[in-house]
Amino acid sequence: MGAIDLRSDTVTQPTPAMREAMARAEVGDDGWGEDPTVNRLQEMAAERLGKEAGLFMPSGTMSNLVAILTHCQRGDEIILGNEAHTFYYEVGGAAALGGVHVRVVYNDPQGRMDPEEVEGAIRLPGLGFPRTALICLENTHNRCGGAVLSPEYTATMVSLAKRHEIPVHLDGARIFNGAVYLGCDVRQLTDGVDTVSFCLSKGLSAPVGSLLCGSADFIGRARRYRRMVGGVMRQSGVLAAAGILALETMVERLAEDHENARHLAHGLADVPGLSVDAEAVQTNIVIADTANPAAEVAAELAQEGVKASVYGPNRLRFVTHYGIGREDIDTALALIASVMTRLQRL
Ligand code: TLP
Repeated sequence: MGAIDLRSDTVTQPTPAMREAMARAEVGDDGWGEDPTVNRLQEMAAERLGKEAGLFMPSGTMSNLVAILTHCQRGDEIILGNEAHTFYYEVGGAAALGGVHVRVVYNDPQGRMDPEEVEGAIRLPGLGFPRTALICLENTHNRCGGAVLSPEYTATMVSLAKRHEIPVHLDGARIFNGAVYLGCDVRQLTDGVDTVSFCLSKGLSAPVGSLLCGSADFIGRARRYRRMVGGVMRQSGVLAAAGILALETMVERLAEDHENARHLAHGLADVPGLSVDAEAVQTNIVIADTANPAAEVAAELAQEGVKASVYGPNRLRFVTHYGIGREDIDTALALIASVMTRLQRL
């Protein structure tokens, strides 16, 4: 049997129907805007998220980068949560490639920044200050254990930003997990934000791709930056075909992943040497604090056939996804319990 891979939902394999659709996809040169399948996906995504236009991107990282490049000028400042994916895992692209200065504001365990702190972080006009050009939110919040930002919180942040005439970008890599958790239309989570990116290649199981959505004017400008960073993929309808099926067929089933994550979290809470707040689990991510160094625990678990990500010196992340069933969770729990019991005795 292969390993039970709970490192990320990015490890999901395309469904048989996706492979079929990829083989049959009608394609053209997307550099000229002539790939009919990409165009269909972009329209579909924009419509689903309640925005005017969408742009197909190779990755979530590039979607966020292109959003920042399009919203900001060199020397501008953006406000980000201290646990934001863009702050942690995007190789400092905003600074390195955009000359953009990052101001971080504390994320609470629910992935929220305090509106008052954000307001306090907005720069005053003045010759010496950088200009606050963007506020970034993340929903669901990866490092905050897949926590969901509510429509009410998003609306508060949007109205605060509007008062200061600052646009809002939402990193919605797992926005559909949030909508499924709340049982709401995804537009309630994107309402009012200027731009939103979401990923096809995570829980939705497409092999590649992310969409950046916003106004037609913004997406027109973003096209230039996508080209600048080498994101034009030519006959990418082969990939978009899988993305269309991801949106059509893989959203509702995310509820299963959430159910499995809760089951996993409750099981992990009883394992010696692990500390898990099972009640806090909302979507498909489970964070566990480890008594032993996390890297050591992850290595031992991998030996036994369970893969998890190291998320801090004493922190592991487990992610449930398509291809992981309830029985895999039960098998993983038994293996994790035996590894942790052994490590506790050493
Ligand atoms: N996150 C990956 C790793 O980079 C940590 C993962 O395994 O979860 N925004 C959020 C909130 C993300 O979690 C990710 C991927 C991205 C953006 C970037 O997406 P990709 O991997 O497509 O560049």
